[in-house]
Amino acid sequence: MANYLITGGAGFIGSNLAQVLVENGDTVVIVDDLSMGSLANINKLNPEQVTVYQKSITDHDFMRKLLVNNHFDYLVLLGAVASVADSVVRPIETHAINCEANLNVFDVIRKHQINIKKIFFASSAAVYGNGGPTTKQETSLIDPLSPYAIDKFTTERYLLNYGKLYGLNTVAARFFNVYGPKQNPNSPYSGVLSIINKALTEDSEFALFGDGEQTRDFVYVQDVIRAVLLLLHNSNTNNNVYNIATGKSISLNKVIEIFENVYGKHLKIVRHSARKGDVKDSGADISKIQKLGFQPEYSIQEGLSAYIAAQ
Ligand code: UD2
Repeated sequence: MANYLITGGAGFIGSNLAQVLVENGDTVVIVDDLSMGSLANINKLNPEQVTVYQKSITDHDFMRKLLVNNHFDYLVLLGAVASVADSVVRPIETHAINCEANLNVFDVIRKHQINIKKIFFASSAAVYGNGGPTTKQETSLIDPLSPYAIDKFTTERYLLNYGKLYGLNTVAARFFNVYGPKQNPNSPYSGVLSIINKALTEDSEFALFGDGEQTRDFVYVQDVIRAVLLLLHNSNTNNNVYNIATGKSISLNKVIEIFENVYGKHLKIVRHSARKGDVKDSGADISKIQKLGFQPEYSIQEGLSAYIAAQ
């Protein structure tokens, strides 16, 4: 049994991870300001295994006290402004949340010589931008096109650098486009599949930005959680960065078609020009994490069916 600190633990990926950990018999401490996450995502978890702090990770003093006064085996840093488009509107706030708040955590651990088995940071496919090959290896060109991408890359580098300079045990992963149950669909900045799902359920309009030919590697949340736990528990991952994806990309137009087939109805599409800072094509080479034994279990069809079935 291990004790995990999850920032953003009431959010989409964090709450799904918390559920898996609780089922495994672990204990979980969640820090979440509920800006995108919600208590409804975690209120069915065994309260004896879960502690929730409704706090912002930008409260440096709170985070310092939390880390100094408790023992955590693992840190999973998911708390973030989780949207490229949102970061374009709020670059300064994004920087405080996505970068400075995490750097504070790393520095508290360094200064107080806190012993943690491993610190995991969720970076993003956004760091690759439009440069380099379409299928991104971890060593591919970095071409951040938005404040979100800049902060994800900066924080990932800080973490790995703290690992090398100060001996912290670290690992970072570049999540591609994660989808599944508990993804909040209620903001224009939510993940596109949650927005499409909501529009299909409610028969409302979907705003399509660009021509729909942009491609993404959509990865189901349960696959992501297995990958995160593998990276945390494998001793060979220390101070490394890994892509987490399926290795298969698909256009937005194509994914809409699959969704329509699953629902048996048409999506009402309203077309808009492409969003600022948006990446055109995003594809993943996942051979690095595959060498550790990771294999995605959900194709896009299987993932969408599981997502819909879980509602
Ligand atoms: C980025 C990252 C992803 C993750 C995510 C933050 C890339 C390639 N991926 O995802 O890894 O970090 O940020 O959670 O950078 N769209 C619409 N209508 C909508 C919403 C979105 O057309 O209502 C489009 C959007 O313009 C984009 C695509 O759908 O082309 C996917 O958008 P998204 O916000 O779901 O995720 P994205 O690709 O910015």
